[in-house]
This record gives sequence, structure tokens and C-alpha cells, in this order.
Amino acid sequence: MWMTVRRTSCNLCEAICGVLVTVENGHVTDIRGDESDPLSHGHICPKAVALRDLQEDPDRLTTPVRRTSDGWQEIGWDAAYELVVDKLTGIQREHGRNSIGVYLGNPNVHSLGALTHMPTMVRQLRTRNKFSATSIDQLPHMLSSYLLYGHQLMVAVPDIDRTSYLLMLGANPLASNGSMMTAPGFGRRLKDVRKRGGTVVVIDPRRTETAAVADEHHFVRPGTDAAFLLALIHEVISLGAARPAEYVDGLATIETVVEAWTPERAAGITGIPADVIRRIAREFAQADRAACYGRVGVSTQQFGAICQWAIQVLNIITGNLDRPGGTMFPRPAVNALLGLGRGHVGVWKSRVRGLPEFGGELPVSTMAEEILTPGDGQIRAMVTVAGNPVLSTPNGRKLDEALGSLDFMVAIDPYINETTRHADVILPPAPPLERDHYDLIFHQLAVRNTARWNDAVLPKPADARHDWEIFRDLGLALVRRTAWSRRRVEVTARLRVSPRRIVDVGLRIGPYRLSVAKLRKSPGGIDLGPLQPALPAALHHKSKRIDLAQRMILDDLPRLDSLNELDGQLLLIGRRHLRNNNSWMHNSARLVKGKPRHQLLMNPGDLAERALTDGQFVTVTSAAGSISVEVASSNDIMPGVVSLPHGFGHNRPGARLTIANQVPGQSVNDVTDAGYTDAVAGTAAVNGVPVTVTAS
Ligand SMILES: Nc1nc2c(c(=O)[nH]1)N[C@H]1C(S)=C(S)[C@@H](COP(=O)(O)OP(=O)(O)OC[C@H]3O[C@@H](n4cnc5c(=O)[nH]c(N)nc54)[C@H](O)[C@@H]3O)O[C@H]1N2
Ligand SMILES: Nc1nc2c(c(=O)[nH]1)N[C@H]1C(S)=C(S)[C@@H](COP(=O)(O)OP(=O)(O)OC[C@H]3O[C@@H](n4cnc5c(=O)[nH]c(N)nc54)[C@H](O)[C@@H]3O)O[C@H]1N2
Ligand code: SF4
Ligand SMILES: [Mo]
Repeated sequence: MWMTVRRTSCNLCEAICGVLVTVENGHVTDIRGDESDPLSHGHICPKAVALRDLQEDPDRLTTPVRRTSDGWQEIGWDAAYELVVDKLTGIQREHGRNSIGVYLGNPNVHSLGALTHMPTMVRQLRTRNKFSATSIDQLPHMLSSYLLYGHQLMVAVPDIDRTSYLLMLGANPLASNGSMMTAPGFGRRLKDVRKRGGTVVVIDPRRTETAAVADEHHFVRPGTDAAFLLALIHEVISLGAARPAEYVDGLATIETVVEAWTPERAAGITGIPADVIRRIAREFAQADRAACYGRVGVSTQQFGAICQWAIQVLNIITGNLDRPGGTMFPRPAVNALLGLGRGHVGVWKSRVRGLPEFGGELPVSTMAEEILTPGDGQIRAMVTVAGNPVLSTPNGRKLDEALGSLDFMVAIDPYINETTRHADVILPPAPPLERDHYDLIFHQLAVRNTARWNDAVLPKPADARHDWEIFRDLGLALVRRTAWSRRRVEVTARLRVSPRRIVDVGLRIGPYRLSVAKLRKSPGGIDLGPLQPALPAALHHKSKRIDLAQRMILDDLPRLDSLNELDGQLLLIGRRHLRNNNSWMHNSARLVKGKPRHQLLMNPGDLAERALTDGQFVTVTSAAGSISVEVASSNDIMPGVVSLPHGFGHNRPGARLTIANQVPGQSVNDVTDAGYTDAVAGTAAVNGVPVTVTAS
């Protein structure tokens, strides 16, 4: 028997936990936490073990397939590339370059090869109809980073290991393992804050797993956090506790705009009592080291941009930005900011609804209408990469219909699922354990500077392709076909170089002058120390100053007056569970077992008011549509709020997901509304959706 233990990191979520993988006779027999990882210290969650299931899943595609009238047919790689490039270039020739739409899904940011090679391939399509999960996720973080710090990826991360006061809104890291903040073992780190005598406060319409380990939890009416945050800023200023750094401008303007946001006014809107708002503001301002952090619940809602800006303003004016225990800027071994432009916003607008692009992408909430609305610039073909937008984006049914109407679709994806079943060709990349890994994105968001390179755990079969090879080969074929490419030589060279080489260059020119060879000597990763102050030098604005008074945000503030209109409505929010992973890990028997977790959570008072009982099927209806799901009574959910997780609803015909097909539940995104977005940059507002709930 041949047995070996290999090191890698789990790439299923943002925590990038180090893992030890035991391989016997070519098969994975064990996966456990790697104690030697300087960031994760041995932490893993149940999903790590599912890396093995991904490897062995009989439903996972290993060769390209083509949809025919007789069903899916396997085809060779070269034939598949030729077919795809023929179709895409043909459609563009006939209908213009914007006739191709692209959707880039979440797992792209977790794959080295996707990050190094996908953007170059996509650029060859020269389409403005580019969409990604960003606009149903972290767009407000990126926008506030762009506006305040001058680069869309210059994200300030809570220095959780040194803070004494952590205020968290709309985040449930005990389920999600943390996001826009890589902190494996989040639960332990929270406990440590409290052990050090610090305080953890959670603001969430649901008493979450994270709320359960915090000092305080306060219910907030969904979508109203902006009022709470503005009132905190108001209080800090009234206390005379605003002490921004010398390089910060605009405090006087902020003082004026928050003047009307008294704790009393915010209390009426948010449901958080005025005395609690006052106390939190005082404690936050007086804490030795405080950090405010907000995630999905305050990003994917109708005031996401205001919320993420206000969180930064609160951290900045209390002097907590860029100081240990406050919020800080990581300094990873490969500077991810170099790989991505600073950003831009509103340079072009979506054709049908006129929503602005951000960083070259249009809001995903406009994707279905861009496919379905006839006219010049209509999308006729789609390229999806590592995404399942039928389940993950608002008004999924309409998108489902839209994808069915396309002239052509190609998916780069290992599964035939709710989205890729519409594809004409599917190109499946090799799974995570067969890939080399260096994390280009999440070291940039990590609470400690560390670095690790890992060679692939398992060899890739000869007839399989890495994702970067698929992008390379498609990219090269596109460059060859399209006469417009003046930069053919440069693009060709860029596509031909391996991810390993790109990381090596990044490491060598990076701040620690490392190399892949050096990192390979410590496969458990190396520690580069705690986060260090970096401002104002690290700011990407030429002025090296931060201007709090951002016009785009200030102009949007009057819209907050509409918050009172939410009164009395039943509002739908989302949730995550440790054993789910967005829309795609339900095909692991190991993960889906256990108590059902697909139900609509509803407060007992709200159930009684509607004469509904725990466990019955109810119909949830919004402006976008309705679904029928089981309801579960819960005291942990705020009255007037219901919660349903996304990523369920694998009951559409034609998908090949043997285990997921048996998982009960409906897609929440059949009731979230593509018309309901944050006005500032078009982020999908999937939290705080007005709904009605009736007996089915
Ligand atoms: N209502 C509601 N909707 C939401 C959210 C919410 O909170 N509420 N959350 C949103 C958020 S934050 C996100 S990020 C999105 C995520 O939504 P998507 O961007 O759609 O991503 P996933 O659901 O993770 O889908 C992953 C897809 O990638 C494929 N895949 C997995 N691994 C790989 C790989 O290595 N390579 C390739 N090429 N493909 C792979 C899977 O088979 C699957 O098709 O969902 C969003 N949707
Ligand atoms: N196990 C698991 N881990 C994951 C994922 C997964 O699907 N499963 N997905 C990954 C992805 S793509 C992401 S982006 C991250 C997300 O990471 P998190 O943001 O931590 O994810 P959620 O658990 O959705 O937490 C959002 C919280 O916001 C609350 N909320 C909803 N509306 C509001 C509101 O209006 N105001 C406030 N204050 N709170 C509100 C919800 O009740 C919920 O508790 O998780 C990542 N990690
Ligand atoms: S928390 Fe779980 S899913 Fe996330 S990286 Fe760690 S083991 Fe993987
Ligand atoms: Mo996400």
C-alpha cells in the first residue's frame, strides 16, 4: 500500500484553512486541520472533508460535454474549444461585441488558475456585458474602498486578535467562517476578544450562532442599519469624541449630514432603543481599540453603499482606522492590488435600465433583462464561469427562462446544474485537490500576514484540464480568430505563462521578496507577522488624503427618508449554514445529512397572527414571484422578519446532481426581486425584501 500525507489549503471559503490530506493508493482517505498553518492553527469546518467528495463525485464532469437532441455527449477538448470559439465569434460578428454576456461566479476567487488566466481570456471578448457575484455580494465594500482609499481592493480588515470592541452588523461568521475578513477559527478569535476583557456586539435581525457567543445582540429591522450607523456617527461627534487622523478631510460635512440622525430617530426606524444606540456609540468611542465590521446583511440590501461607507467613517473618526486592534490593511506577500485596476464607476450604464458599471462589471440584477429585451446590444450568448446564477441571483426564474432563449451558451463548470443545463457546451476544470494553490485574494483580506504555496495534492489525469489551461486555450483561439487584436503577442505571452510563474514573480517583487521555491520549503505556510499601520503612504489617492464627504454617498442619503415605508411590512432576509456552500455543495452526502435547514424561519407571533403552524407549507410571495416552502417557528427571528437560505431548489429538470436533487427546499431567489437594488451602484438587495406569507 502506498500512503502519503500532503499539505494544502481548503479553498471552499474565505478562511483558507491549512489541511493535511492523506492519500492512499491514489485515493483521499483523510482530511484534517494543519496545526502548522500560522493563520488557521489546525482549524477546519465540516466542509473541508467534502474536498474528498468533490474529488470522487460520479456526477462531476471530467471531459467536455455537448448538449444534443439525444442528451449530453462527451467531446474532445479541441473540438469543444473550436465549437465554442466558432459560435462566440460568429455571434459577435453578426450582432456586435456586446452580444456576448459573461457571468463570473464565486469559486473563481478561490482558484489560483482562474485569477491568473480568466481575466485575460474574458478581455478578448471585449464585451461590456460582464457580470459577477460581486454585485450580489461585496460591491459596497469595494465601492467604499475605491472612494475612500483610492483602490477597490484596499479593504480595511478588523484586527480581531488585538481589538477590545468588535461591533458586527449583518455577518454570521460562525456559519460563514468570515468574509472580506479572512480569520479561520473565527469562533475562537471571538472568544479570545472576550477573554481579553473585550466586548463583541452583534446587530442582526436573527439571533444567530454568532450572536449566541457575543456579549450583546440587538435585533434590527432589515435594511435599516444605515440609520443606526448614522446615529452612531452623530453621537460620536456630539460627544466630542471624533478624532480622525491628520490626513482625513470632510469631518465638518459629515457633522452636518448626520445632524438630523439622532438616536431617537434611528430607534424609531431600526427598532434598536435610543439609549442602546447612545451607549454603543460611547463604548465604541471610548474603547481602547475598536472595530466596526459589516458583511452580507448590510451589503446586499437597498442601502448597502451607505452602510459600508458609514462603517468606514465610524472607524476613521474614532481613530481606529490603521491602528492595531482597529481596522487595518493587510500586506500580503503578493500584492493583489497590482493585479486589478483601482476601479471606476458609472463609466458606462446597462442598456435597459441604465444602472452603472463598477470596475467594468454591470449589476447582475440586470442580466436577465439584457438577455430578454430585444434591440441593439442584446445578449445572444452567455459564458458562465464557476457560477450558478439561476439559483444565486434575483428573480432566478426569469433568468432561467432567459438562459433558455439564448442562441448559444458555454459554461466552464464541473457540474450540470440548474444554470449549466442551459449550456450548449460545458468545459469542466480539474478539481481543487489536483491544483496548485496560492491564495491571491484572501491573504489580501487576512487578519494576519502569512503566505503558503502548495503543490497539487493529487496528479491531474492526462485528459483533464486545469481551469487556467481552459482559459489559456480559449483565449489563444479567440486571439487567433479576431483581427482586432493589436496586442496579440502580449496577450499570447500572458496566457502561456503558468500560474506558478505568475505567483513566483508576484512573490519576488512583493514586500517580503519571497519566491515559490522558498515557500515550497514550508508547505504549512510561513508567518509574516501581525498587521502593521500603513497610512497615509499606502493610500492610492495621489493626495494621500481620505475625504469622508463622498458626493456619491451624500447624494443618496435623502433616500433614507423612505425607510419609514418599510414599517409594518414582513421582510425577507437570507441565512447561511456551516454545512452549505452557496448553491453548489449539496451533492455531498456527508454535508447534506443532518437536520433539514431549508425552511423559512418565522417568529411564533407572526405565525399565530396568520393562523399558521410550525412545519406546514406556506407560500412566500414578493413582487417577483412566489414559492411554497415549509415554515419553522423560531424565537430567534425578529418579529416582522422571515429568513430563507439561498442555494436550495435543485428541483429543476435536466440537472445532473443525484444527491442534491433529493435535498428539499426552494430557491429564495425565485422571490428576491431583480428590480430591488441599492440605488448607488445597483447591488442586488436580497435582504429586506417585502413579502407576504400565507398558507399553501
Ligand atoms: N438570496 C441570496 N442570494 C445570494 C446570496 C445571499 O446571501 N442571498 N449570496 C450571494 C453571494 S455572497 C454569492 S458569492 C453568490 C454565489 O453565487 P455563484 O456566483 O453562482 O456561486 P456558487 O453558488 O458558489 O456556484 C458555484 C458554481 O461554480 C461551480 N464550481 C465550483 N467549483 C468550481 C471551480 O473550481 N471551477 C469552476 N469553473 N467552477 C466551479 C459549481 O459547480 C457551481 O456551478 O450567491 C449570491 N446569492
Ligand atoms: N458555510 C458557508 N460559508 C460561507 C458561504 C456559504 O454559503 N456557506 N458563503 C460564502 C460567501 S460567498 C460569503 S459572501 C460569506 C458571507 O458571510 P456572512 O456575511 O457572514 O454570511 P451570512 O451568514 O449570510 O450573514 C449575513 C447575516 O446578515 C443578517 N442580515 C440580513 N439582513 C440584514 C440587515 O438588514 N441588517 C443586518 N444587520 N443584518 C442582516 C442575516 O441574518 C445573517 O445573519 O460567507 C461565505 N462562507
Ligand atoms: S472554514 Fe471550512 S470551508 Fe472554509 S476554508 Fe476552512 S475548512 Fe474550508
Ligand atoms: Mo459571496
